[in-house]
Amino acid sequence: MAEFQEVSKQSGVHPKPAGLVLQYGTAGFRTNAEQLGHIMFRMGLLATLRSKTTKATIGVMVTASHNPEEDNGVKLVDPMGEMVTPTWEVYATQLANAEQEDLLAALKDIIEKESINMSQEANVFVGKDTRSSSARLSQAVLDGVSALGGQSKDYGLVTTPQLHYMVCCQNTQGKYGEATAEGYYKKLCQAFIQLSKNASNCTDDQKHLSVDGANGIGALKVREMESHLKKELHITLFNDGSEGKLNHQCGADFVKVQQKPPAGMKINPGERCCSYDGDADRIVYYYSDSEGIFHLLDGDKVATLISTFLKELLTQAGLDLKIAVVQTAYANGSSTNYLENTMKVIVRCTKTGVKHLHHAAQEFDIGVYFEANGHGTVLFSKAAEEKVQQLAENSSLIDEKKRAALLLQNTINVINQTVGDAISDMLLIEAILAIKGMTIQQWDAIYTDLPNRQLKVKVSDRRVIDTTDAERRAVSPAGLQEAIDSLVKKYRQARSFVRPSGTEDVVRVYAEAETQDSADDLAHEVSLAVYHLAGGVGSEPKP
Ligand code: G16
Repeated sequence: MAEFQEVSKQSGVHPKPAGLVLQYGTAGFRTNAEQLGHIMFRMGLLATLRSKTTKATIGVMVTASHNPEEDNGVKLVDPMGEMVTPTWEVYATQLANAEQEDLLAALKDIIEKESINMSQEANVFVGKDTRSSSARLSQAVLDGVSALGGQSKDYGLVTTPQLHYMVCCQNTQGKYGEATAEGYYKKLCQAFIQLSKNASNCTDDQKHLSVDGANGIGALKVREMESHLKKELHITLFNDGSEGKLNHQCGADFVKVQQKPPAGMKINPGERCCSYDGDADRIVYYYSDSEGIFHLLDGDKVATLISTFLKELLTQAGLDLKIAVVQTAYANGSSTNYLENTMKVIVRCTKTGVKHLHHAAQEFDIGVYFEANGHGTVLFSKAAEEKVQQLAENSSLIDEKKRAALLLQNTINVINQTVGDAISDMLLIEAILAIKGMTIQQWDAIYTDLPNRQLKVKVSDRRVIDTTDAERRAVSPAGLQEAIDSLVKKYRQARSFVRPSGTEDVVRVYAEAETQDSADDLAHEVSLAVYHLAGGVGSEPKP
């Protein structure tokens, strides 16, 4: 077949280094950008096959999100804007790791297994973040698509959630929105402005937000969006990429893990601030109090704020819809306790990775999912959306019900349901705070986080660590869980777990306890256990 000849020819331009094996991680392939040319070309091929078999547009996003500038990676987007389905992660791994001479056989194997009709058209949307390697790597994706005779649309610089949104718009024939950046801004900002009309007496000060753009794509895009906000939100942008390095001492991951403000940002006491990550699919909020103490409002606090708001609206609207919050093992114990025992909502815990949370959230009428690192969104079932719409259009309703139904309708429209989206989440949070007349301090006071600490340990092969129970317990290497259990017993209100990262070459350690000193000590002691029992490399972790 002519396509296969073209694949053979083009793959020579993006050769695989012999012997290199890469695993499909938490959100796709991710490593140093120098090792990714062949991966990108092959993911272009895979996306084309996926498009042929689903008869829909597929997305490929070139980004390494929170990782350092020198890394890059790829995220694959399925027809409704969700992460690619697990069976295709397996194909992605097979294709990525086939030696050069075995590539055609690996490709034909997928075609056969999925009975793909190769004369079916294929469409692939491609986007990239601001990394210096992204232009070259997204070209490799485009080469892969064209080698198999697929059509592509290159969106150029977009946030990851924008690309997810475009794919969903395209495959719903515009029902979800218009598949352009302009369409995205219009939909979200119109909903935000409608929501903001319900905020009474909002001063200019309350409409102000400081945003840390992580020196990445989110900074460019929030600037692009500003004119659509019609002064309902005043943004001061820091780390806009004009000087600093991507994610370096800034961005949502840095702020969450280090529990301190980003470099390059001027923070006045009490002022509301937020940070995006490198591809703008995560957001965390924070402020500094009058004594200069830093307060972080992470994904758990975001989930609590949003679910409280939605629950109140459901009651006001008289709608009986089942709402749940989905978290991971990283969720602060206080947040889970508050959600379950005070708010009385259903709480689920899944493995790390939005694909897992997204899937679990789909089981409810309204599924609010957030990882503690700020990655999350809200999903509404089709039936829930229809009920809200019917109510919003019912002219015989009394005021309070009507207002609640309209608020719910605009809330649905401001949310990017395809995946976690820093810009969309920010607009929703800002609207909720304005409507409720709530300061960031009042939001923070809903519950008090248990002190916690996250650390990273380098080991020779992080795959020696295997976990169970949504990553809360280690089943290998032998003795590790027992060691963690006995360390945890030394502290009050303590909990700890370890898991191999799927985006960085490290083992992550999480600990929480009654005091910050205890959380720090426990995290350190667990790091030492990992280092000794799981093949630590380099020097022993220091306190
Ligand atoms: C990705 C995933 C997130 C995950 C994070 C860290 O985020 O999309 O779900 O929490 O990696 O994963 P790990 O702990 O396995 O390294 P991002 O924003 O980096 O794409």
